[in-house]
Amino acid sequence: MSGMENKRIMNDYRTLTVDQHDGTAILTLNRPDVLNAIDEQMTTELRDALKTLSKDDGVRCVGLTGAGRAFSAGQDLKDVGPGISFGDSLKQRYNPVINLIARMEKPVVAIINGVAAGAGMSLALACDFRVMSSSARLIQAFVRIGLVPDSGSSYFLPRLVGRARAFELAALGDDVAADTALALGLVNMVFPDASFPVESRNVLERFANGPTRAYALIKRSLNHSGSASLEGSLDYEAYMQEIAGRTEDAKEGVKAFVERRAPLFKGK
Ligand code: T3D
Repeated sequence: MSGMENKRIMNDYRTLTVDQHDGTAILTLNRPDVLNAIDEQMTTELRDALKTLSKDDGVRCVGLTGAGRAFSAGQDLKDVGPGISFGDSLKQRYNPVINLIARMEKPVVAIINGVAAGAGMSLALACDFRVMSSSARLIQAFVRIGLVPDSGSSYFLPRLVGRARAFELAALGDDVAADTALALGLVNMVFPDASFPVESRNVLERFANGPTRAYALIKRSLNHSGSASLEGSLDYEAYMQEIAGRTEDAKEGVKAFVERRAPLFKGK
């Protein structure tokens, strides 16, 4: 992305590339001729790559992006045969991918380099942090073809923007420009196209140098809070903090504060 030396790993994928660099791994959806539309091979490879990266302690932050001018145009509509069960396809192919992202014990950043439509937008929403290029668009494209939000969009969308906006986005299916996405809280940061590769790399590196265990516990707490009461959340926070407080990074964080220096987190 920024021209720095990357190590390409997991070379045998046909629809993805995975590049590792200094504690980060960037997963690139790689079917640019069809705007990285998602076929069966891609969901299989995504599952495999996400599982592998989740177990790799050398990877402390995962980025997800698209090759060419798109992030992803969602389900490959030319790969939808007659008599297909969308329900089965979602349960077997997409839902495991969304769960792997949400449960990954490290930050997953969507690097939205271009249009993200349908399940492509859902993939981005499932990530923990979203950076968006100024000319990119988000589209809840499902309704345009008579379908409904899937792959986590019905879950993440109202939690990000509230129910009224979620209905608007899902039911109208209009393009959402980057400035609007930022104002709505759909994405965390927008960068000009020209500086997008460098700025998004900086975001990944910031997470890769942070307290990885704390990030994992933050994810768990927020996932838990989705269905918890205040009492339940208070209990769960105490449980998570007990775990966080025992990490090497928390000890280093406190020590560094007392010594008036920047902490050096190792992700342990
Ligand atoms: O199976 C299940 O489990 C069901 C799950 C469903 C989940 C879903 O994702 S449903 C929603 C599927 N996605 C869409 O409906 C979006 C379809 N694409 C578009 O609306 C437009 O392509 C975009 C708005 C994203 C971009 O428009 P534009 O004008 O920039 O590009 P384009 O010319 O439309 O597309 C460029 C090429 O990509 C083109 O190929 P060609 O004609 O040059 O050979 C186009 O056919 C191809 N392409 C784009 N999107 C898809 C696609 N091919 C297959 N599937 C696509 N989704």
